[in-house]
Formats: sequence, structure tokens, C-alpha cells
Amino acid sequence: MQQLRKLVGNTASKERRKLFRQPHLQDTIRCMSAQETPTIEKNKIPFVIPKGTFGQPTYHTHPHLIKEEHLTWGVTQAEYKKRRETLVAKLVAESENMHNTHIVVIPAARKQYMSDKIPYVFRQHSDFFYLTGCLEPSAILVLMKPAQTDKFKSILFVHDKDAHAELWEGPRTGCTAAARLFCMDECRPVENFNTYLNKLTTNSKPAVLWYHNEEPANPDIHNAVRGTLRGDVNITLSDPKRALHFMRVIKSPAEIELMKETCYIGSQSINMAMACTKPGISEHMVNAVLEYSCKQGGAEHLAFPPVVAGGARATHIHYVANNQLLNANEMILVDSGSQHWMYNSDISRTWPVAGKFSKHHRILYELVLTVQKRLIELLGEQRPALDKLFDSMCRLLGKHLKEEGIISKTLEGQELYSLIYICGLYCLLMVPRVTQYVCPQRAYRLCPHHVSHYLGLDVHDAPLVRRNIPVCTNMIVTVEPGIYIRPDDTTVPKEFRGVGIRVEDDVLITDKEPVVLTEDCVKEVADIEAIVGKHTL
Ligand SMILES: [Mn+2]
Repeated sequence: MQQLRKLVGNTASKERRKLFRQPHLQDTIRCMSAQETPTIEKNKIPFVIPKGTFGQPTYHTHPHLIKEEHLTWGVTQAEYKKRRETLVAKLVAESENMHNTHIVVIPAARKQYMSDKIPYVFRQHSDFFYLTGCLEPSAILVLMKPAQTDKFKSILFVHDKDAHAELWEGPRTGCTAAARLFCMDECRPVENFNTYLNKLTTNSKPAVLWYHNEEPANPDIHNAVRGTLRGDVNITLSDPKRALHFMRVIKSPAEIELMKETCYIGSQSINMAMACTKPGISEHMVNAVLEYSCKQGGAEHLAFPPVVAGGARATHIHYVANNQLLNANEMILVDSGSQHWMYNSDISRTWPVAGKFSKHHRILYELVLTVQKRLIELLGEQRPALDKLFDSMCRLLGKHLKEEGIISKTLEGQELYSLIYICGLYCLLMVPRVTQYVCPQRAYRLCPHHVSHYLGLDVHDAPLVRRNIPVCTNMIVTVEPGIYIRPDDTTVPKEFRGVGIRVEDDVLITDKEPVVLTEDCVKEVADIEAIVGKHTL
């Protein structure tokens, strides 16, 4: 019991937090950052959080959530402003039409409805949030850099104050306060966006319109933005998203703190789920524990619908029905994470429902765990591309599965192993196909998903940054090898069938060793066996 208390006791335990945030670690990360938070002398701060009740929490109204100098948790107005400056500089630099006017349009997400007038929980668009810190639905950021000048103007379109609407929905920030709160040059009502953009594009030719034309974040303004291009050769459409995602994939010191926090919350929620697991309860109950613990720890909600899969259901990678009962002789696979101030953790663990690994479950579990730890080491030793890490996973899984006699020792020859190295140099463009060919095929079939993705504001973060570039300092990536053996897979000894195992941690790349941000989430066999079932619901 003592050990359990120590491991999972309190998701908000100050002592654990202190332990986790060792000062030397923070210092190292800070000086290694490529993107330092701008430092401003305290008495010369040009950034001020206005007083009043707005459409989102501020220090004045929610001092328990945000510190005095921050616009959102841990992030200053100065940092958001700096991000906008960096983006404009990058876009202009990469443009063929450097000397044109540049107009960048980044829409917020709009509200989504599950049925008539019943909204889903609102989730801001990550790109928009990254550049503004603004949590308002349907807002629009416009950055305008005229030709012949280095300066640009930030214009934010928001819903203006409206007594009737605010009576129903709560306070809005409104145009006047939004300009100061988000440090914009101008704020205008959203209703004026179409007219404004038309005027702007008419008066500023030739211009480059930077707008992401696919999967529009806000379909309501998509046609209006597209409309400005119609038949006009003096306006070129370009996509700002690639440059933006290359910024997002490298985390600032403030973002690293956010990621540490969300990884801590997610870790504790899975520890608690382990502690509450016992034969006979439903997967649904475990799902509820995850959600409760995350929110109790300070998360808005889970990062995604979690996988809570008992027995052979764990072999379905995206099983989210979570409605079956857990049996004593099975394992349970959980893939879950928290969202804290928009930043996500993503963790997978597998444990025995009854608290003790069976002989064969333990063999498979330790095999995956060994591979996972080795892959984390490889991230530090080789700083490989994530696609390359996937090759390593296939090779390692194949090797260990053979050693344990789970797949045939004669299945693949040494020749194929040597091919991995040669192909590794040029196979990056077509990894899944090539990998299937060069890896022990069985290993690939037993783990059909990739081993890693970037993590941050989105669970699959910065999707426009491909996984064929070497990882670098201040990236955060997942490491998640798994083995899935279908119940009817007769090529594998009977006692190993019907099992799905995944171990996933979130890892910060540094100039030194990689830092496992989810290290609080137990994964050693002895630690798991010590806490499963030790907490009564
Ligand atoms: Mn993941």
C-alpha cells in the first residue's frame, strides 16, 4: 500500500512534481533551446494583460490557472508575437515573390455540433492557437506585409461584444480588449472579414496569399478566401502550413514545460487506471478512471478517445468501443493521454488484469519493453529519422521473437538483415514498402503501425513535417513498439495467441540523453505487479 501511495497516491502531489522537475534538468533544457523565449527587462515590458472578464481565462480572472506574466499557461504575449514574426520572415524568405505584398490568413476552428444546437466541446485549431493564444471559435488571423517594407501588420478578427449573445454564451473578449490581450495591431469584427480581404487583395497587387487551401479549418470563410483569387493572375496562392509546422515541431522552453505537465498528468492517470483494474470490471470503468484522473490533474479532457482493450481486443489497433468486461487471465492494453492547455500526452501501457503476468504474457511483455528501451537509447545515440527508428523496431522485434521461439528461426536469412542497412540509406521515400521487404516480414506483420510520431499541440503533431528527417534537439516524439498476435494466427505457438501489447512513452530530444517525459508512468514488471488492483473504485 505504501508503494502504491508513492506511485499513484495523488495526481496533484507537489512532492512528485518537485521530484520530476529537478532544477538542473530545467536549466539544461533552457540553455539548449534554439528558440529562446524573448527576454524583456521587467520594468520595460510593453506587454500587458488588460483587466476585465474576457472570452478566455486571464491572470486577472483565473489566477489559479495562469501566472501574471502569461497569456496562456506558461506562454507570454511576447512569445506569441515572436512566433508571428518568425512565420512572416520564413514565408517571405521562402517565397519566389519576395518583393510582393504578403497576406497570411490563418483561420481558427469553428464550433461543431453533435446534433441541433448541441455543440461538441470546442477545440481550437492548433495552427491558429500557436500564433495567437486565442481560444475563440471562428476568429481569423491576418498578417499583412506590404512590399518595400520589413514591417508587417497583425489583424485579428473576433466576435465583437454582443449583450444578447453573451447572455447565453458567457463573456466575449470583443475587438477593443482583444487587440491588447493578443498584442495585435488591429482587431475587427468577424463579419467584416470578407469585405476587408477583398479590399486588401484589390489594393495590394501583386500579392502572395498564404492560405491553407485543403481541409479548411473554417469552411465558413473558405469560399470568401478562394473568391479573392478568381481569375486574378496578380495574386498567387501559397501554403503557409509547411513553414508553420517546421516551427511547431521544435518546442520552445515554454512548450517543453507544457509538455512536461501534460505528460505528468497523463502518466498519473494511467497509473491510477492500473491501480483500479481488477477482474470483472468493464473497460468502460477504466476509461472513466482515465478521464477522471486527467481532469483532476488539471487537463481539459483526454487527448483522444482512449483505447481500453482487454484480451484479444487489443489486437485491433484502434479499438475504442471500451464496453467489454475484463477477465482474470487476460491483459489489458490502454492507449490514452491528456490535453492540458492544448498540449497532448500520448501513452500506452499493457498490464495483467489480475495483477500478475502469466509466464507467456511476461515473455512477450518484456520483449516489447526491451525493444522500447533500446529504441529510446537509439534516439540519443543516433538521432535517427523516425522512419529509420521504425526499421530498427522491426529488426529488434524480429531478432527477439526468433530468440524466444515465437517465430521460426529460419524465417529470414542474414542476407535480409544486411539489406536493412543498405536500404536504410535510400529507402526513406517509400518506407512502408521497403521495410516490409527488408525487415523480418513476420515482425512487420505483428506490428502494423509506425513506431513514432511527433507530439505537441496535436497528437500527431506537425503532420507536414515528414518522418524522414533526423530528429533534433527540442523535438518531442513518441516511442511505441507493439506486438499484436491474432487469436487465429496458427503460425505462432498457441500460448502466445490473442494478445496485443504496446509500450509507448513521450520523449524529448536534447543535446544529451533523450528525456522520457512520461517516466512517471510505471512500466517495469515488478512496479506494474505492485500496483494493479491496489485501489478500490
Ligand atoms: Mn502515439
